[in-house]
Amino acid sequence: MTATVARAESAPTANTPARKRWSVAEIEALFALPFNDLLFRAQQVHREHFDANAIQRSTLLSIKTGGCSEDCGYCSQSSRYDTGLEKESLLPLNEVLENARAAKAKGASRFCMGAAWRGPKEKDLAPVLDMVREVKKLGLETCVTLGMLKEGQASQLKDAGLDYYNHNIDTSPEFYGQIITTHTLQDRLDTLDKVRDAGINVCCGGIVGLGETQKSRAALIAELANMSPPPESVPINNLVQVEGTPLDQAKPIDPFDFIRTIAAARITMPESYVRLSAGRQQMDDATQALCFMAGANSIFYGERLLTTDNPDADADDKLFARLGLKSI
Ligand code: SAM
Ligand code: DTB
Ligand code: SF4
Repeated sequence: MTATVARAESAPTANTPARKRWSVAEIEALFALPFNDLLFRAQQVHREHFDANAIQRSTLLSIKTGGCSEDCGYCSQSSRYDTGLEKESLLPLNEVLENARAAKAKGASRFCMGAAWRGPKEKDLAPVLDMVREVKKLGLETCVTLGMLKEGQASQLKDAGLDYYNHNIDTSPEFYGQIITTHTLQDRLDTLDKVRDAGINVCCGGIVGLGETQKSRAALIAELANMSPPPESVPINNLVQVEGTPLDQAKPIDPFDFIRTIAAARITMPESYVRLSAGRQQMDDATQALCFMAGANSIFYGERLLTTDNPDADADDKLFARLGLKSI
């Protein structure tokens, strides 16, 4: 017998079409479906909205590494943990452009620049605005992830030509305080509002494998899916364990539960790009293939994430060829 999941539509108003609000229990019910039924449903939703064989590819570059004031328990870049990472200053523009050109030559469509800041100071933002302008001129989509934004900073980024701002809510409201204490989930939501108001596309997702429960994972997906509108891009990160961080020894997530999380993101956010993000280097090819089948249609492409390894571009090109996937 197949479990069914009830759907309740929110009432439409004159200006807003009906959008379903997902309860945590409904997403837990998705997780409880037989694996094949969940994947079948996710594939159906995926095919209604996307070419199921087309994957978007973004290349990451850490433009300012280490020394972050925040205490995110998974992060190699927090100054609170001894992870052996050297703190670096902001990369010069020419080095960023060299990396962006190489990413474009390899076939990435978007270039994402990440800085280990609680948020950018005014003096930090000006050079990043130049990076956005110049990367955009190369014909790449631009994305930055700089931490929390102050009033006015999002519109400066928009004016420079920024396409996406990445700012994850990371984990469920209930679990948040066990992973991060130096800022709150509400702080993150406030920045996301500023990004949205400035007319920048939102890239917002989370991280699993932190020792969270299935319910917590369901609550993370509900929080994302109930954003109005949901993020255009939803990165789902699988923890890359980093020695020296409090989560170095966290119990890894069962790969099937990771795939279920991707499927739930696809079903609840049918129009969003769902990115199979950190953790691919530690994943076998079959697990990745099932993530694509579950509705993931974006990856980080290139041998480095921010501070940890990712499969190199040639390995991904081979995997795409074996699976008949094309890049967009
Ligand atoms: N400081 C900015 C921020 O926190 O938004 C930008 C960089 S931060 C590294 C971006 C995201 O990377 C985090 O929100 C988290 O989801 C993910 N991340 C960080 N460390 C990770 C790890 N060890 N494994 C998997 N994902 C990780
Ligand atoms: C996101 O959700 N994942 C990326 C990107 N946005 C900035 C970062 C992953 C970081 C993985 C650990 C590291 O390399 O430091
Ligand atoms: Fe800093 Fe971002 Fe790492 Fe948190 S995830 S410690 S805010 S770099």
